[in-house]
Amino acid sequence: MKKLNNGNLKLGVQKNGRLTEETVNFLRSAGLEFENNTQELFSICRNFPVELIYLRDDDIVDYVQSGAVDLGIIGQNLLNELKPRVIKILSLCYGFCSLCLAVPNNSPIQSVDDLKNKTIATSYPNSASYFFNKQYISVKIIIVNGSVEIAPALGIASGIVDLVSTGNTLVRNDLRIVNKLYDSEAVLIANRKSMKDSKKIKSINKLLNSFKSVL
Ligand code: PRT
Ligand code: ZN
Repeated sequence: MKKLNNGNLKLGVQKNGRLTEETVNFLRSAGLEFENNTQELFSICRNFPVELIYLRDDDIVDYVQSGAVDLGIIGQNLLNELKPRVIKILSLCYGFCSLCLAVPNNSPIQSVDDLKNKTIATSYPNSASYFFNKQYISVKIIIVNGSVEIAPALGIASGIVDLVSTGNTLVRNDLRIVNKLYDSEAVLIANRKSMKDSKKIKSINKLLNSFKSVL
């Protein structure tokens, strides 16, 4: 049976999602050799003191914060939304998307102001609240955990705040963008203590250099 080695750095990688394939490709192009089997719970790198731990993206944030893993790759959007106590070390130039405010094509709403006292559906309640509060516009925010784009058609929200990459999902659901809240891409994050550990920091720097050579 394979076993985790405590001397190795642990890098949390999304197990099965939008960042998974690009992250595996990125790590390979940085020179890491490992068997890609995300059905497994982890992979040991052959040529680096690193183990890839396959996790849900939300768990990567928690585990890096607590130190269960040293490093993680997630979307900048999760950092903006959850404000975890972790160190962002590098932007990775993939996984691009934007958090956007959108409304139905046939809605009379033209600007953010028009959403005053309306209901917004989102999986990003903190980002959305911050955006509206900053402009002194009061809205009711309802949290939905998936299929956010269907909320206006169901009559439960006047608009949505959600991630957009190609824009195809908005088109398919007859929605248009009113405003962009922020841009996002994949980022490398680290546990605070790991960055102060003299042994770990050597391996982290080695890994960082190989990442930077790809970027
Ligand atoms: O299972 P797990 O919890 O790990 O994954 P998840 O379902 O929470 O996240 P996942 O896999 O959907 O997304 C992981 C990360 O990918 C996000 O946190 C972003 O940083 C990044 N990313 C990049 C995106 C998109 N592009 C994206 N388009 N995440 C989600 N979307 C969704 C969006 O929510 C919308 O439903 O795709 C739809 C829109 O896509 P387009 O191309 O039609 O505009
Ligand atoms: Zn998630």
